[in-house]
Amino acid sequence: MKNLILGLALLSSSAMARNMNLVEFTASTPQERSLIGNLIHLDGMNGDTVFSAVNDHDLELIKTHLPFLLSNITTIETEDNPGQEEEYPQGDEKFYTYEEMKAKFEELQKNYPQIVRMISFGRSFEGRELYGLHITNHSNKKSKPGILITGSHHAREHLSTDVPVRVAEKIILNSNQDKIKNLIETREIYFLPMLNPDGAMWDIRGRNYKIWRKNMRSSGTSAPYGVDLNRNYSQGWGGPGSSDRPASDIYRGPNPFSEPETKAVKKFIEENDNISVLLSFHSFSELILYPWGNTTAPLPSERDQRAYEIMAEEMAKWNNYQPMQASELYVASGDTCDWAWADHGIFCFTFELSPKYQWGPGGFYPGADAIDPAVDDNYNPVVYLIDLADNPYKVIE
Ligand code: 0X9
Ligand code: ZN
Repeated sequence: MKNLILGLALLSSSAMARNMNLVEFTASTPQERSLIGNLIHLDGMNGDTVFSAVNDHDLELIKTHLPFLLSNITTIETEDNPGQEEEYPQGDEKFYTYEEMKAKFEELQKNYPQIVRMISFGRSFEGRELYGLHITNHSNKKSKPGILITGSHHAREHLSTDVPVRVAEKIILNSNQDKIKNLIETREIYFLPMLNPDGAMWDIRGRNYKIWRKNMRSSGTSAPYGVDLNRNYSQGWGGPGSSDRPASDIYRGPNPFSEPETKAVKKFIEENDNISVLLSFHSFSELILYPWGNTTAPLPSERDQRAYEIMAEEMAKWNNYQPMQASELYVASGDTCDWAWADHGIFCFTFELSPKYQWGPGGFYPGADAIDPAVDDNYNPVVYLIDLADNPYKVIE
């Protein structure tokens, strides 16, 4: 919060500006939350209070359609023309920039060549190479079960990049421990921690946070409008909790997988059909979410439903996050996990990282001190999921 105010205070009066509105609603039921989720996205919830950071376009929608749920609005001006420097605002430099993440991957590959390989799996809309880290002992790769861990579908959720990068590093540093050693020998572990590098770097450019969510899709002639990458997957695409209006923060794009970033994930999963588990990091609210997200219906198979519930409950013992079916948070269509589960039978979880709840922009910008606790809280759940990759159903057998 402090950093955001600091960053925003640096705006020069000549800079172009746009508003972000921090909106608070009173909504106590999944139905009420979905009413909101149909119009805009929700960023956090605490009891019957729901929080969302929205642009002016979405604020008008709320005022027109849901004035009765609205309880508070705080408007912040963010800069539209910030210069080129891609570094976090003062105090937050510990978070990985795109270049720093790339350098970290190069360093890990250089120092641990027997178990680490840096991978490139596509290019973003603006042409940045999409990087990942593959932890492997390099033998019989495609015949071993795999797990995929992703981060930063959403630009402003920077902690969702730092956690997977640092969890990956911790696994590598612990690779002489029996349990980790055994997992590296018997699994393929893939980390793709910054799926939306254009948006993430735009969000910090000029060392001012902009509360940007989507990718940087533009028509080429006007300012980027962006597509919400977590509404751009194909399962239930176009359904409730997504928008067909480019100005919306939950704009789903013109068709499923219209975006280079989601296309790259699709291709990656298709090429690595040994992947049986996926963990998609987001922030914030401290939640463990599992399919379905686009309907309140439970999974068709009780056995699957039970397996998901048990896994979520087990992981919650470590990070103390709240497990729930994703649609219980709110119904939203076109997210990663509905697609991974429906199309590939991949057991897929969305983690909403810390903080649990914080009024204002602090939820996305919890400060550098939030990084280490979030890594510690989520290291064991990740190791647990790596272990399950050989047979997720073993939790109920
Ligand atoms: O809305 C999202 O894409 C995710 N939350 S966030 O605040 N990080 O944007 C949650 C996706 C979970 N899926 C559904 N609720 N369908
Ligand atoms: Zn998100």
